[in-house]
Amino acid sequence: MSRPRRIAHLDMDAFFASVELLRYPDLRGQPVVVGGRSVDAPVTQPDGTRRYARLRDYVGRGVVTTSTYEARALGVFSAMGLMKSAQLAPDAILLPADFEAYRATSRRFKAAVAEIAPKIEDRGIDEIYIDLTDVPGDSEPLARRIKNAVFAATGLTCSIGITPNKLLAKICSDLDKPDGLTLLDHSDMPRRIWPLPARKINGIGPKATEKLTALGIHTIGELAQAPVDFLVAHFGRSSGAWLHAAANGIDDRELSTDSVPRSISRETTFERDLHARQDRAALSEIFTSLCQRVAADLQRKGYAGRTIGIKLRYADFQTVTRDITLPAPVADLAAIRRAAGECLKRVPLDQRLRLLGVRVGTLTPLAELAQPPRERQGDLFVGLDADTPA
Ligand code: TTP
Ligand code: MG
Ligand code: MG
Repeated sequence: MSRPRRIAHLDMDAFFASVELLRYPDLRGQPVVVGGRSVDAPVTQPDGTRRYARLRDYVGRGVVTTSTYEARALGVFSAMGLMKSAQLAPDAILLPADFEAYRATSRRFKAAVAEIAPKIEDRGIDEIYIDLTDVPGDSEPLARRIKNAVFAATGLTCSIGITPNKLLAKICSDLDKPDGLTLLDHSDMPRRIWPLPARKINGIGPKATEKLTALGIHTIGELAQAPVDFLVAHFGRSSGAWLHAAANGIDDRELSTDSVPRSISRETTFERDLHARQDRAALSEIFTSLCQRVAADLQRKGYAGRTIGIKLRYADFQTVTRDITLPAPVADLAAIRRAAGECLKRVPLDQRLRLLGVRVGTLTPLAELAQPPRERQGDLFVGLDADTPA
């Protein structure tokens, strides 16, 4: 029998603002808003102290990118207009965003987690899913270790939820923010999950929320109680079924951990150098077999590619490559062989050859080609993690 799954969702606390506080520790404990322009950058004065821009001095149409928890206590949240938030928190400090710094910190926290638990799904700049099923140790000490490693690598706190699946983990990491550590399983659903508003389910956006409200469904619990036929009648077969499953904490999705490879290639060095004319038959056979192997690799790994290339090494070790880009990705032998053959016509073949290679690049997952775009109803994405800022 397989072990029950243990899926964590980790999300950094007030991420952009927290990175700024590392640089300006004197702002700790104050309401701080990230979202200004570069003219809002702090100015170091002759006496060494810094002068910061205040929200009340802001004029323009910019919005809050994120805010510290002190600013949130005053009602200032992401996506709020800066001038509107100035009415709530006129003295809050305003800082411009520095995406380079956030990206660098993002890479560091992900690398720190990967040292402990390598199976990670990247969900954007400040969050990841982690599959802990095969990582030794109880969940709580493991989560502490991960939080400590993130802090050691970045100086920042994060919040972690550990549950049997991605859907619940995503909800869970948010339950005890900031610096949260929340574990729950299906038996905790009625008490911890069902009282929450339905929009806490990732994939239920504003439009779906509105529609549910009109149907008298406000909480996840109410959604869980709604008959699946009723949901199907109002949202369609697949969305209705998904809403029902999600509200009941059911989600079998695996983490998608693999990033798309840059290319897939095969090459071979001949036992003796071959000549394009004298050894034409042998070369042609080897060439076709390389194309066959690349096509098989593509099929097995589930990709198609648009750039088909060849590599030749001559008897004098000089190496040349040629490639062509097709209008659409291909994965079948005939198309690869034809394109690679075109490339071969564009290289000099008057010298003996010692190596031949075939490569397919600019890859797209086959799954994305075979299926029509994901079913979508307004903002309701079926079984998809939506709403993650990248
Ligand atoms: P979030 O994780 O949603 O927010 P957060 O990390 O600031 O706060 P929390 O403690 O609640 O997790 O987003 C991560 C970063 O993404 C955030 O710091 C800034 C950026 N972001 C935007 O640029 N626009 C947005 O609308 C949101 C919500 C976030
Ligand atoms: Mg966050
Ligand atoms: Mg986030």
